[in-house]
Amino acid sequence: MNIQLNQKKVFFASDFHLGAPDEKSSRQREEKIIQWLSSIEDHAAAIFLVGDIFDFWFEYDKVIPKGFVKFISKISNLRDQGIPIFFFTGNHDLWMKDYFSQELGIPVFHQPIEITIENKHFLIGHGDGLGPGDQTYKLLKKLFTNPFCQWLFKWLHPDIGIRIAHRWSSNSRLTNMGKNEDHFKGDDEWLWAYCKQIDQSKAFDYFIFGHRHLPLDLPVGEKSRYINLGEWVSQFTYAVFDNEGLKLKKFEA
Ligand SMILES: [Mn+2]
Repeated sequence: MNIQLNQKKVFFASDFHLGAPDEKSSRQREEKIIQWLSSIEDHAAAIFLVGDIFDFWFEYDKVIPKGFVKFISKISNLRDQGIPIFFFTGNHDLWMKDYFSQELGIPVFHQPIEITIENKHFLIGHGDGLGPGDQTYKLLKKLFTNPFCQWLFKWLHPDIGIRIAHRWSSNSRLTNMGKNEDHFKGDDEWLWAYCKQIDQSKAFDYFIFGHRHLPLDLPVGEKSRYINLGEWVSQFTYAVFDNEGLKLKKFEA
């Protein structure tokens, strides 16, 4: 796939965690995200939403979780204006299926994708389960993506299933922020190690990931860079790519 800028820019953001940690702060965040989207819509050649957009999402056959209507209608509106939107699942919302593609015309990616933007090569994905380490999560992901486990979960009444999921989710990364995860870990940055490993066999200009909740812009090999998009619970960071290159920025409402 190839995206042309045509004097416009491409935007990347991840880890909105809508729904967490509570309804009130999630609504304020949702409002801020919508302001950001409004501020970029006139000059967006494409928008990449790179996973953990929802703190929890599960698509039953006939039911989706309540909430997030303003955010969903905003991205629907952007899509209707003709802006391509690339939506990725993260480790918190990996149970997304075809609702967004069918209702909104917004494709949902479950794996990293390779894409060319104005002759630059990008590898873009949420980043969960990649690189060395994270063994506990890799094991959990096998359970979460297991079709039989998903089949069992869907027969729980959604009021019960979603309540359990929220309790589970509040124990995970979001609340663990600040517990030794909020600083740069050097060679122990798993996604950075992953980028260096990929760089051995395939040339990219930019590796773009979320998941880490720490905005990073690091060199990988001779000419490529690893960008981590940060998060929107407290930092409101995003990346923008234009003719001058790629920059990490912070949204100020
Ligand atoms: Mn996250």
